[in-house]
Amino acid sequence: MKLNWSDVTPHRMFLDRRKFMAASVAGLSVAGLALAGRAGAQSAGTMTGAPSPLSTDQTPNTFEEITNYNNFYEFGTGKEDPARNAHALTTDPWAVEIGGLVERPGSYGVEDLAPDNALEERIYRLRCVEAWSMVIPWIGVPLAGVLDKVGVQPGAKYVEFETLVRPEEMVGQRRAILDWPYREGLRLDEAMNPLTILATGLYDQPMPNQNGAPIRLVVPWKYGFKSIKSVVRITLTDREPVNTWKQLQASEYGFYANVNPEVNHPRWSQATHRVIGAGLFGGREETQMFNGYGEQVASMYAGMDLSVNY
Ligand SMILES: Nc1nc2c(c(=O)[nH]1)N[C@H]1C(S)=C(S)[C@@H](COP(=O)(O)O)O[C@H]1N2
Ligand SMILES: [Mo]
Repeated sequence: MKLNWSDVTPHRMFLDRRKFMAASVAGLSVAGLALAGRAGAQSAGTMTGAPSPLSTDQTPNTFEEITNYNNFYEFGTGKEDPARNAHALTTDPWAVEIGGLVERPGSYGVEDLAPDNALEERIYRLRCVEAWSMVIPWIGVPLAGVLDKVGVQPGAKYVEFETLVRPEEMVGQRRAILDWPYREGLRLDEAMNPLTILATGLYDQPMPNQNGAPIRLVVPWKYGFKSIKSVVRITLTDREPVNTWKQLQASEYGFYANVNPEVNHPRWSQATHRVIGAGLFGGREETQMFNGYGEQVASMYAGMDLSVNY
């Protein structure tokens, strides 16, 4: 069976591939096993990541939904602005400067950080602080592996991230809507959590520009704004990093930003959210603590008052 990308919609092909891989793993096809078992193959513009037990079995949103309803203020504040404007971004060459409290600081290429043979598929729920959600099949690598590679010094307690500044290509940066560059940060234990990834693709495609090409963070138990896109700088520090949305309005957006149905945004409830793609009716569901990832992450916040550390 050989399907071309253009033969089917990405969503269709993805579901077919998952069925095919499940059959292969069950031992029904030796040839299929050899193909599907290859961890992270990339050819002719398509990508694959090894399946992960950390993926949800919920059905992902379509490629169209994931790439046409975005928040990426560097390309405008409208949900359809990134799809319209992000093609202008040059993503190759690209370098990520890793520095601060690390053993091997330097300029790393995307292939150094996320080599083909390390790629995993992670199908995660995404919950935006604006109370909408999607399910997205990312391809990427655990951030922990990248940090191990560069060597974290003992004094490091936090990881800081920055997005590219390039107003010539990022039309939204021509106005001071946010204090560019977009910045985010994690506590070191959050950064090392197995759920935290640097993603370089989605479905079987290299990361679309509007979703944060060529490399972006994904932290599925936190509000979407923590998952910073188009990262060019990663810095290990001993102080809590400034993050853009907290800097803009600290009474509404915190450093932790863990998904929490019991702590409302000052201007709206966080108890439920709108499911993108679920249609006009019946498209709301209850928000889960830590976006449903409590088993993997709740212990990191033991003893913390999450209504103070929102
Ligand atoms: N650099 C940068 N990263 C960003 C944003 C942004 O405006 N700029 N928006 C954030 C928000 S609010 C969300 S909900 C997610 C959306 O990711 P997606 O468009 O891939 O679904 O990206 C996050 N990362
Ligand atoms: Mo968001």
